Amino acid sequence: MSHGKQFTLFSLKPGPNGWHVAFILEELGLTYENVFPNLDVTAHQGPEDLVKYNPNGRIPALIDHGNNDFVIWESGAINQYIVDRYDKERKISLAPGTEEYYTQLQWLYFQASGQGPYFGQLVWFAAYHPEKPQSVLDRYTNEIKRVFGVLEGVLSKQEWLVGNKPTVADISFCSWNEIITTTVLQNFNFEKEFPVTAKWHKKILARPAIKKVWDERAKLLAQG
Ligand SMILES: N[C@@H](CCC(=O)N[C@@H](CS)C(=O)NCC(=O)O)C(=O)O
Repeated sequence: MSHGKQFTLFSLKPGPNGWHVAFILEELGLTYENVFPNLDVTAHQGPEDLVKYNPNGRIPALIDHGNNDFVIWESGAINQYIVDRYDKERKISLAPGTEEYYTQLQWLYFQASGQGPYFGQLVWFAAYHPEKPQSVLDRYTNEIKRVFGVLEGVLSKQEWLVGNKPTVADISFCSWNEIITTTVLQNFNFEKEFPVTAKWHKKILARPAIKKVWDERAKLLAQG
């Protein structure tokens, strides 16, 4: 690829999962080029130019040109790879091998298995599914609130998820939290229902690197 940056990041303008990888790259001052493959979320297969790198046909996928064009996909694994390899000063991560490292991993797994799929299914049923079964919408809405409840309980006792500082674990929840609370959940008041989680979320969103990436997304979405 001829863009001259260290990474190529396959992403999607509206979708959350590419952007939280961009958050981590930006936080660490790493250079990357966003590539937006022609994804049809209602199709059963991803486009060829993406499947070539990610057999799962979804974004994000990352190519590290500084490491022999190493390719990695699944946002949690990508973020873990980036911080393990490039956050040597542990600006937003914990040192591999420590107990805190595994707590960080625990939150990354929870994001990937507990937040992403449930939040994503609500978007699917609310926006793309031909029918709108109320029981299904309720199921995913309740699950999202349950996940917020888990975060609320933990964050009521500590400022950050692990290590007494903002890390990749906290940041990985941010793009989905912003999308679901501002555009998808109906009759929902984040600050009122989950005040501690809402405050934590706003602090992450206000970080200069995060704000820069999120503003870039807004600009791209406005361009269509
Ligand atoms: N667990 C995956 C989820 C990936 C995912 O679902 N990505 C969405 C966009 S945010 C996607 O590619 N959707 C296209 C499709 O469903 O075809 C990850 O976190 O990387």
